[in-house]
Amino acid sequence: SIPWYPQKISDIDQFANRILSYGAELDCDHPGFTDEVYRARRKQFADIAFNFRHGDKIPRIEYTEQETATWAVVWDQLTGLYPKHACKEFNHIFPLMQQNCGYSRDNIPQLQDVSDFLKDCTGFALRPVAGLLSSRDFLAGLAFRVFHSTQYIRHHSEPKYTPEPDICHELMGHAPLFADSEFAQFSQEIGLASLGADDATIEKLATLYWFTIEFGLCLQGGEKKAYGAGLLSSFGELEYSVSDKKRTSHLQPEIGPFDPAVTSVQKYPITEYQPKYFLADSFESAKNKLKSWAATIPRPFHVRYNPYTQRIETL
Ligand code: H2B
Ligand code: FE
Repeated sequence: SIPWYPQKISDIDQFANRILSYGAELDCDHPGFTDEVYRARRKQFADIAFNFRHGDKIPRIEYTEQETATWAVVWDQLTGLYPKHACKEFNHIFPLMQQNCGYSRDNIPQLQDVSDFLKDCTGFALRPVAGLLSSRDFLAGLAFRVFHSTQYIRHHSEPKYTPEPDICHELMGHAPLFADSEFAQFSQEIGLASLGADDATIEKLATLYWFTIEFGLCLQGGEKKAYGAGLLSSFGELEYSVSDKKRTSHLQPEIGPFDPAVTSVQKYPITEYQPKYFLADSFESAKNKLKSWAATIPRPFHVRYNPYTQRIETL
């Protein structure tokens, strides 16, 4: 039988709270584990996400000085690397986010403002989420151009480290490229391929997501550039991923061409730097490869998205 999947955008309300780990419950090795103030703050964010329904405005947050200072540390580190290591689409969009939706060193942007900007560019929207979703549910959001985003920030004691996605990862890593038309289409294709798919296919799509949207590299002007959010939001791994053999003595990552048949079955660690990355020629090329590969997935029906009704049409 075919697994349930959302047919219309408001169906996301049915699974957005079906979280695997609750964002307000911290593991004992989390930097904020013993900080009662931080834990109470995380509870506030979890409650906002729990109460959110499709069509609502995302509640605005008054971030504290301490939270904004953490954002500034991350901002300073990363913005220094973007000109050299981020892909050209990212570097084109990042200043637009400063002009249009509150990005600056001294301000944590509001999810609603970022969502409005993305909506205007490509139709993408952000939706607050209280914790980690299953791959199936998370990918289903992308089919509707909905990206589930955390709203809290990492603990101030370790601004360079976070064991889970936080607003720095979402807004510096992910959000800018959702304003790029080809990248938005690529992301939606992964989502559409996941609807009603069997578990083995979901696993492959989650792996493709990992090696593209999280850790993807692309070739531009003969150089490796980062477009994956896990790289664009990590000071250390961003440099490591595009590092040049001639210039560093560190261990080099392996680089392979992006090829969905190969990439979708590659094993990966989640807590260390990636030993292997996949290099795309362009977002358009990656999208076309993904579409061709997705067409070979056995699924007894076809889906397409109707943006006028925000519904999935099954053929
Ligand atoms: N859930 C949330 N809340 N944020 C994510 O970034 C995320 C997720 N990533 N669930 C998903 C899983 C990803 O690792 C893939 C699709 O499995
Ligand atoms: Fe991410």
